[in-house]
Amino acid sequence: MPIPSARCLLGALPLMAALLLGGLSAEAREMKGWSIHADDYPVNLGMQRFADAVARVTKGRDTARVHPSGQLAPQNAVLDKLRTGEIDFAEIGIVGYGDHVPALKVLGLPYIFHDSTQMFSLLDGALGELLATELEKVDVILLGWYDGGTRNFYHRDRKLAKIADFRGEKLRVGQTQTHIEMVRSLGAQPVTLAFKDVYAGLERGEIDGAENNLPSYESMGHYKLAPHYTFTQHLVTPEMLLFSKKSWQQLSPQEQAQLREAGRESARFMREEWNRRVKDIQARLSKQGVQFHAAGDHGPLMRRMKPLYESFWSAKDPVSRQVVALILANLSASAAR
Ligand code: BDP
Repeated sequence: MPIPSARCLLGALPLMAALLLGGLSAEAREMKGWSIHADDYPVNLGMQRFADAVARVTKGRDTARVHPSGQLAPQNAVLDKLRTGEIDFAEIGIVGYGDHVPALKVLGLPYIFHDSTQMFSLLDGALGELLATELEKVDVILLGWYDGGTRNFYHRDRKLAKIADFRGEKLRVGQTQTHIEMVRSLGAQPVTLAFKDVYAGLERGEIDGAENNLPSYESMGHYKLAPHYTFTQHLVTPEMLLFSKKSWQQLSPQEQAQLREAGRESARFMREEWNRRVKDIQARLSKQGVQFHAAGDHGPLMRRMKPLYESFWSAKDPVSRQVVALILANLSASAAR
């Protein structure tokens, strides 16, 4: 039998120490968290809160780091990397991900929620649980519903309020079929671009405008090139704090329970940070020359969305139909109040 060299033994010391300290199955590691946003964005503040909980819950055996601005992987690769465990946790929006879980697509429909409060009244209850079960089927654990706010259209040189304003305009949307059809139904030309490429798209004139919530419009600097922001309020969407099932299985049941609570707590914190950020954003952007426009009656825009809703009434997937039913029941209950 070859005798191991002193160098070889020295190299093995950290591993031996880790095994002695942490037990055989629990290897110390730094968990990787993915976010498309910058460090000071409400999403990342919520994720950091969760990352701190990882170290606390595992009593320092594991740590977690939030990697900002999509540095770890391109946005469309995140779900796969969560499945393989290359990324341990991530915060993603519905834009671009609904396609993996059919029932999630319903949440990407225009004009189904009027604000985040109503949306969370559903997601913090039966609807949220139903979707969490669906997500688990694609190997991700839902730990928190974050706020994606209200999305509105913006344009380089004018407001987009009436159907006639949209005609022929090149408007960026994410890689989501429903949103591509939404822009097409308004008579505009959908252009799919990754979030990080929207600024350059505006600069190069590939697009005339886009749509997003106010915090993203500000943080990505889109307001500098497209200073007309119209409150079309066509989408109110949630975002999700997701954990890789593969990484999850390496945690003890007690750690899992504590991290579930930490996920919910990070979502509560994120929503507060979001509201704080949104509060004075209009005043700040007005000073930078942004013009805000009311959209007036949303009826004509909404009516154009009819074909988009139709496919969901007859969805083959029974879970999608259940999601539609839960949203409608909530709407009729709030109308009765
Ligand atoms: C931002 C969302 C992010 C989306 C992005 C987009 O936080 O998840 O990917 O919009 O429009 O508001 O692509």
